[in-house]
Amino acid sequence: MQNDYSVADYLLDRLAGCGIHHLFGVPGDYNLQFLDNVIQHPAVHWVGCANELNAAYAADGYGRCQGAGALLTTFGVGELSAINGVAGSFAEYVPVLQIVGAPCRSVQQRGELLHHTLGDGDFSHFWRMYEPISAAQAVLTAQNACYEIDRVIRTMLSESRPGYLMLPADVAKMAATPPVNVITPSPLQPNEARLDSFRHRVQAMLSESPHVALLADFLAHRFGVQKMLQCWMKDSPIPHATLLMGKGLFDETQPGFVGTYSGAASPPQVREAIEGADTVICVGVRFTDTITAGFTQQLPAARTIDIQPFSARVGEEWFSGISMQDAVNTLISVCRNNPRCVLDPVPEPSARSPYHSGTLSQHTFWQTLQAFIRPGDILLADQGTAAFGAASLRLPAEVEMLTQPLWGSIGYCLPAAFGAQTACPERRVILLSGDGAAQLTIQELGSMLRDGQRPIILLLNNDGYTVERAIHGAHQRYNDIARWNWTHIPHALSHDCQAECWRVSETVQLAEALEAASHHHRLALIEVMLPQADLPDLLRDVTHALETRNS
Ligand code: TPP
Repeated sequence: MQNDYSVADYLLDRLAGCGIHHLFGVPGDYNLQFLDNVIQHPAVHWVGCANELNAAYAADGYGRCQGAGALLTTFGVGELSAINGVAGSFAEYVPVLQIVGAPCRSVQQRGELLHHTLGDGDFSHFWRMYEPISAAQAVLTAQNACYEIDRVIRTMLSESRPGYLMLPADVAKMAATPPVNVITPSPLQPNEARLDSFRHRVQAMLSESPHVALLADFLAHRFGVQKMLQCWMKDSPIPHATLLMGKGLFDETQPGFVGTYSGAASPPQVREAIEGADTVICVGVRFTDTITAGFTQQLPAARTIDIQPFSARVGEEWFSGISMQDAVNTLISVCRNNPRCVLDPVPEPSARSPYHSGTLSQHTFWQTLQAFIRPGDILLADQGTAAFGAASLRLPAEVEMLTQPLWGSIGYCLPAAFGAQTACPERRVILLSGDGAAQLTIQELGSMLRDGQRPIILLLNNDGYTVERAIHGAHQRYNDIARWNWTHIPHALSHDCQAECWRVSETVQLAEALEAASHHHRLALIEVMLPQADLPDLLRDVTHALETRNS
């Protein structure tokens, strides 16, 4: 053991132990000394961001690809800038550890009027603001630091949601001993009797169901059953789909995959395959407004088996205390022994060839992109026409797709792409962002260039907030944005700019730019000019549903 081993080192060793090898954030005087430990740490690298909101988004993107992420901010001003991003991680079940460098314990106890406080001597305001958006919080002290670090990290991993640590500068420096074990999520103890009743109910329901379908969504990814579902669908496929939040769970080119389910706004063959089944097995699904075109799904409880992270429902009957893994294992074994759980022929979607002529529209844009995506890509689509258009893509094997349709904070995807590329430097990252969204968080393009990243960025320029125009106020000036010269931005954000930029308005130009981008070893920014009022089909239904619900 090193003599000067401290709480700071212990925390960093814990991060590395959960596979977190990059810490995103912004320095401040309350975390500067901790940052010296970060710089010296052999397995955790500091990744400075342009602001804390971006750091939170980057840690979230990193966490979705790596299993967990972390960010470091300073007290008050820093952590409150990050709060939107961490709330998104909470809503969408991404384990991100928020570490806040705070004033020393003694000055907190004296209630001194310090900078970055509200000037009232109360240092608890901000961690209390984090209570509703983190699974566990701790204010570290000399007595509790290592124990509380472990507790918060374990809860974060078990619940797949953010954890919050307030780290006073003096506590970070206190002596500690290195951890001797690895933190693992607390497993739910299997209750054999309950699992047996669950199996019997599943058997009974499936034996009366000539047609069974599988609908999986993002919680299947977050709670670690993605590979099990993929193997199941590969070995003995049944008609299966995801919702937009879970897109990328399956190889969408495999037999049985029918498409992205969006309630009444689904393509007819998807709706028929899912809603027409006698029993639908839902794994990790949450029906939220935008991805169901305003809750238009027709999946009554009596015809569904619903697998959630820590419980399951068969018809109307709930079984608590069953882990998602155990429930999926049970389903797989029952389905394998049930001759009815086989694949009925599902009509293949019509083969699509990219258009290579004419002015770009939403239709030709998505067709051209479809032809460009290859196995293993990481695709990010921001809230707006980007995410809803991406629902229609058919993703090849091992494509990871990052969207944020529940929290829906525009601008999320650009920093998240920075985080994803940091986690997976060898994979091709394709970012789809609206012009409005990009204006919120574009600064992180500078960090991408600084770190030599080479994502392909498709900046969808439809001259303002198209999705908002479709909901309300098509011609109102509140839906206009400042017109930026997008292709100049990378040069403004980097001294030695290793980027290549295109502005395309013809389909053939887009296809050529994508082709060129995939061969050049530089960051690519393609500004895609699209008609202002053009919408992907799915978004037309979604915006109609949202306008109706708000009236
Ligand atoms: N602010 C945040 C942080 N998140 C939001 N979702 C909104 C405001 C409301 N909002 C939702 S979509 C949108 C806005 C302002 C416009 C998105 O415009 P753009 O990125 O250009 O995409 P487009 O719809 O034009 O493709």
